[in-house]
Amino acid sequence: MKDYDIYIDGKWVKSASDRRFETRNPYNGEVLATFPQGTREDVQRAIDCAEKAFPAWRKTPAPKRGEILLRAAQIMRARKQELGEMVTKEMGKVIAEGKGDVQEAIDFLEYISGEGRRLLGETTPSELPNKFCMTVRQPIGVVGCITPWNFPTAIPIWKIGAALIAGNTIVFKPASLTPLCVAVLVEILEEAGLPPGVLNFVTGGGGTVGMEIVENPRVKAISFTGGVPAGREIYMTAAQHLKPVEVELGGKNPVIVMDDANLDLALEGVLFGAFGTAGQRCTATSRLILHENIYNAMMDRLIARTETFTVGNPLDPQISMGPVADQNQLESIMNYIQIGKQEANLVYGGQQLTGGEYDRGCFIQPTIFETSHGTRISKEEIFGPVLSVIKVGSYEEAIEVANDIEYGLSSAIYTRDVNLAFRAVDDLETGITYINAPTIGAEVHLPFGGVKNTGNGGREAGTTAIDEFTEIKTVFVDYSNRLQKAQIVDEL
Ligand code: UN1
Repeated sequence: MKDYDIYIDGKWVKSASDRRFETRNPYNGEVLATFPQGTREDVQRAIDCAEKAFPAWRKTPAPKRGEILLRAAQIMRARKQELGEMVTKEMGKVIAEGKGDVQEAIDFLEYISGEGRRLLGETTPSELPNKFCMTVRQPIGVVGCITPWNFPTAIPIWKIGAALIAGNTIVFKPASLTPLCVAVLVEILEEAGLPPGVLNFVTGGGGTVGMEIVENPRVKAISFTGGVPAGREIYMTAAQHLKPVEVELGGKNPVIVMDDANLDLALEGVLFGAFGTAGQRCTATSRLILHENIYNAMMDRLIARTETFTVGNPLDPQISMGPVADQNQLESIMNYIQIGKQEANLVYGGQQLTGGEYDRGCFIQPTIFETSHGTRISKEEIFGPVLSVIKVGSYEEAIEVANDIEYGLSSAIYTRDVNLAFRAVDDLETGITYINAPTIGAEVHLPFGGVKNTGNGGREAGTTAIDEFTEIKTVFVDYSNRLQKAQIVDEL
């Protein structure tokens, strides 16, 4: 067990505060590390250093910045097993998914390091002779990144990788449930050759460390992934400084299963989407919309397969689902299950697991409700292993139910009808749609994000990753050697 400090200007240094907090294994309560309860002053010191490091980092050729990120990917690849175990221990997802989280971070670093040789702008003809027009991308300056606990390596790396390749310097605040994973990423980036001050890491509360990052005018842009209330507050606060913000927030993602679908395929996709990461993904399948013709057949299969689910030690590769992230998560999910029991029909699970090893951790059974559309459990984000199943009579009704929701991150349809599949791509109001695949598992070289209350229009990952971290400069080069006046023309 290690007692960490904050990381500023390439060194681990004492916080201004003596207060510390622990990060624990949700499987058994073991303390994994302790971190400082950082202060606004800590953030200000981090910003000083990030500002100081910016000019040299900005001038470092982008392909050279890419080499450092690629080296970090190589270090992570060599340590993948150990890092995967760390994710599993700190966050509770099963080991295959812990390693998947690390793989997603590696994939993104490999992808974005190549962006150092693109960072493409555009060229276009001028309306005047002997004049050249183009755009170039420039870094914004010091940027602030605030990340959640459910993907403790992948989401931090999406933000760090994109911000750094573009030439920004960073003040970073991790979720207080999973700071260890990010601290280790910081060590890896340092080992890969990141210069001091380029990435600064301050742990602590959202109301202090987080808010100083958002409010301080020297932080020029904010990238946040987390819940809607915090996202809204960050967006509103940053608006007062006219500071660009990208927020990636919740989801209530539907899977539609039509009556011509391959039911066995749909079943496996629904289970993975609903109970993978114990339902704690923004992309989790939380609504299953079933066509009435296959409703009973699908429900029988779903319950029979969920019965075979094992819940327990996430480091054991035989286990299907680990604990939820902490006691607060457990209480909030159990509260939704109580609401569900009153307004809907519980068909599987619904219990907190206790006794034996379960008493040391935060365990909930995978849970399935049959419900009509419109109940709270069918409309609000639960962020746990709770699936709401809704019966519909037609494709049109399925789309209506799928779209009648405040969120719009991910959606899926299972059908063998190619026409219906393409109609669903048009009709589903989400940033991501899957055909014959679950709502989770987006790949890093494609844009990631949602519509409606899921976000404010940006997309992380893919070719869009650098948009939130670059300013576009438009450049006109006039080589005519005379004053040419745009728009001042003789009418024909
Ligand atoms: C999240 O839950 O915030 O598509 C991110 C997926 C993962 C990323 C999820 N690649 O499920």
